[in-house]
Amino acid sequence: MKKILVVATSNPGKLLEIQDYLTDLDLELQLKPDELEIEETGETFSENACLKASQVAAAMGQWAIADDSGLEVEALEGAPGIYSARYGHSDRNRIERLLFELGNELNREARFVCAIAIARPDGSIALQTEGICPGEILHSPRGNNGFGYDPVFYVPEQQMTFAEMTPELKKSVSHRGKAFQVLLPKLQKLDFGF
Ligand code: ITT
Repeated sequence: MKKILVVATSNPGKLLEIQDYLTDLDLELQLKPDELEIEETGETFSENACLKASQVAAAMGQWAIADDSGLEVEALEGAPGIYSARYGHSDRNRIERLLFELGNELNREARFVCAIAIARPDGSIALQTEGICPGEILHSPRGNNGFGYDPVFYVPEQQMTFAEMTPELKKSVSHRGKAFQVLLPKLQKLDFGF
C-alpha cells in the first residue's frame, strides 16, 4: 500500500510545484482540507514550515509536508519576508505594493527563501531543509508563468524573471527547487512506517 503524505498548503501555485517535485516517489499525495487553517506565529520561515507540517500532520493523523516561503528585499530591510503572503490581498496587489515601496530605489537586490518541513503523524518533525535563490526586483512585471511575485523577480544568471521561465527551468534554479534537491534524497530514505 502506498504511504500517504498530506500537502499542507492552501496556495494553488505552491501546490502545483510541490506535487511536481514529489511525483516520482511512491507516495499518495493528499490535500489539506480548506477548513484546516494554521496560524503562522513563527519568527522564521523554518519555524512556520514546522508549525504548518506539525499541526496538519497531528490533526489528520498522517504524514504531512509544508512549505513556508517568501521574498526578502535588501533595500526594505528584508521585508516582506515571512509576511510575504500578508503583504496584500492578491498576487497583483502584493506586487503593486512592493513596487510602490521600492519606488526608484537603485538597490534592487532580493532573495527568495523556501523552508520545507515534513512531520510524522504524531506531529514530530522528521525532516527540514531550506533553499535560497538570489535575484533582483524589476520596475515592472514580465512574463506569465508561475505565481505570486514571479513576474517581478529577475534572475541575472538566466536573464529572465521566474514568470518568464518554463516550470522546468524555475524548478532547477528556484529557492523551492534548491530546498527539494536537498530534501528528496533524505525523503527517499525515510521510514514511513513510524
Ligand atoms: P500556505 O501557507 O497555505 O502554504 P501561503 O501563500 O500563505 O500558503 P506562505 O505563508 O509561505 O504561503 O507565503 C508565501 C508568499 O510568498 C506568498 O505570497 C507567495 O506568493 C510568495 N511566494 C513563495 N514562493 C514563491 C514563488 O516561487 N514565486 C512567487 N512567489 C512566491
